[in-house]
Amino acid sequence: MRKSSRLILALDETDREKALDIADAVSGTVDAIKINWPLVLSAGPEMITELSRRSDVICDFKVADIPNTVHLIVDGALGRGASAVIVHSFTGSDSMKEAVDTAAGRGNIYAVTEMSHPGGKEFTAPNAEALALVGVRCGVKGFIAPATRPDRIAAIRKVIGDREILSPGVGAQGGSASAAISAGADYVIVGRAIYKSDDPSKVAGDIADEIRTVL
Ligand code: FNU
Repeated sequence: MRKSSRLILALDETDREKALDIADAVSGTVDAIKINWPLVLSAGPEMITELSRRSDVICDFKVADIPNTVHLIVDGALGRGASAVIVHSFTGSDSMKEAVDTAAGRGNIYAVTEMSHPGGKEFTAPNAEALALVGVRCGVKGFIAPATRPDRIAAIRKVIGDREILSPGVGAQGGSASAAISAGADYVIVGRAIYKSDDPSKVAGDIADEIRTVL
């Protein structure tokens, strides 16, 4: 994934044609497009391949399963053209290592530490540093940490060294792109603020400009 605007689009738009129009409008600005179950369930897994012709695609499948199932999911996503897959960390080191081994030479694995929504404080926040350490040991490319709590991005940065941090929660969830990057995120992930706006291209450009002010 290039590191240019440091902006990743979360394309949770469920209408296939609208999703492709938005991808076309912002693919020159964003460094990657992240897709999640809503788009895959409505438009089919071939959207992974379709979007991979426009941008790097991160499959945010938050894989949380036994190693064999993790292998099948990661293999299926990368085989369709994804360049990265997001997995949960709480499943433990064997599942996470399986994800990393499956992706080796073909793509990257990102692991969730602490989730950005309020409920993320209940179970993920108290365990985030330990979850991040499992990911470091297993060799993941980077981590998902909350833009809604920039202090927690800084805390997770302390335990992961120079591995990447991708930070969702900007805009609709109340977080700020510049605050997340200043706290140590490498990229911010933005969904509704872009894909629900009247002018996704302009909003993406404005967020990229905001990020540039703190680099
Ligand atoms: P938006 N996402 C998140 N918080 O929001 N993968 C997390 O802790 C996490 C995520 C995803 O709010 C969420 O599923 F681990 O519209 C959605 O796809 O900007 C996107 O990031 C945020 O979307």
